[in-house]
Amino acid sequence: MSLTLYYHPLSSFCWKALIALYENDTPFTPQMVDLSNPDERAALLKIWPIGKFPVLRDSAKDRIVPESTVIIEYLDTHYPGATRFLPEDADAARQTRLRDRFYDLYVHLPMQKVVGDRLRPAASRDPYGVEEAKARITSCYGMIDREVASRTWAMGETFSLADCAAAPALFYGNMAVPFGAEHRHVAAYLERVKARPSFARVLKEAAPYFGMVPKA
Ligand SMILES: N[C@@H](CCC(=O)N[C@@H](CS)C(=O)NCC(=O)O)C(=O)O
Repeated sequence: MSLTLYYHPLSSFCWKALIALYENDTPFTPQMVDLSNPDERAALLKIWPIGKFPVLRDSAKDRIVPESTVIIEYLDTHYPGATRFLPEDADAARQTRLRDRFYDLYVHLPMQKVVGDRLRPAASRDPYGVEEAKARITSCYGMIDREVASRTWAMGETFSLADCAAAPALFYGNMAVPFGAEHRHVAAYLERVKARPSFARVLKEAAPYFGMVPKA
């Protein structure tokens, strides 16, 4: 088994990579990283000085692959399975990448802003930034709601990279900014993704750690 994933079971961006690995039952060694442990943090920094996970190590090819999107593209190229994460057609692939960027940049990162602010000391909180992030998330919910009203997955009828990005962003997004009745198609889409065996497995493995998620 040549693949090792440096990850934490609660980490939303790690979920993205885990969904892709579980989709195809790709063999890998999970290497849990406790960032509060100085030795484990130093080990992560050594392979990816940015210090964020997920990071994939491929010992067969002697490669370190950071960044969830890049990991999924790497798996799709070098360890393909039944679920392909990017379509062959260049225009369809561009659209899929756009959805991936959309979910990461405009839902996932603002969600991290909202949740991360809860971990700050009271005097260092950023209420203005949090309100901006919440407004961004809400405007995205409107876009997503219109899009998923008439499709099963983020890109249509085929599960893809876009769904790997959407699942964690919307799961935690709903905890940060609840969908509300006006975004019922987003809620229904999230239920579909939660029922997908790959994401259901991610959630089951994360469940013992959910008490660590900061509440509002
Ligand atoms: N752009 C990165 C984001 C990764 C990321 O933000 N990971 C978070 C966990 S969800 C992390 O490592 N946080 C720890 C830190 O920032 O110290 C990706 O897509 O992999």
